[in-house]
Amino acid sequence: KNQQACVLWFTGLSGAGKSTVAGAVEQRLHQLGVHTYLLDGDNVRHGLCCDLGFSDDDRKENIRRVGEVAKLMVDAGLIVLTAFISPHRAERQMVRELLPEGEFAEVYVDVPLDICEQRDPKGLYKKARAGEITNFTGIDSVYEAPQNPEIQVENGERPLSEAVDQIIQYLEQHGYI
Ligand code: GGZ
Repeated sequence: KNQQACVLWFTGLSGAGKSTVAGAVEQRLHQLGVHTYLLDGDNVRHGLCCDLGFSDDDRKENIRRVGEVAKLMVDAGLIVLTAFISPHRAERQMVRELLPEGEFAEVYVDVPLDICEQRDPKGLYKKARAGEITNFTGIDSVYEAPQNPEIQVENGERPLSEAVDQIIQYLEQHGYI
């Protein structure tokens, strides 16, 4: 199948489901015969970025490196999905500017903080509230929501498949797949 390489840059709070939605989109793309790569904390923060923590400076460097790697993968012809909180507008803008026009799409996985905190799949919000973790996004570290994302998916109450459909439709309508 023909594909136009690009980065789908997922952003949102911890627990919003960025990796889950991105992983499900990737599966659907594979079924369509599209070549992809998914970058997320699991395969990046243990390796390429294992020297980085969660200060503003470290997050910035994390996003810079991920952006550069994503760009290389776009050069290789892939549809690259990235799933990082990427809390600062300025850094998301920096990555956008790394890539040619039309090869970067910001995907805002929009889930209210209180729902992320109720889900708390890793117990991190609880720890942040108790002061056992500091600089936690949404608690004592900022999250700047996108103002003009290419795609905004609500992932609070509705089924995962609807968020996935919405993203696949965007890719079809804009000629990426
Ligand atoms: C935010 C943290 C923190 C702090 C550990 N703040 O829900 P998770 O567990 O699996 O995803 C979160 C992940 C965030 O890493 P990113 O590389 O996406 O962040 S950034 O884009 O801001 O560089 C969370 C876990 O790491 N985690 N401590 N203090 N999330």
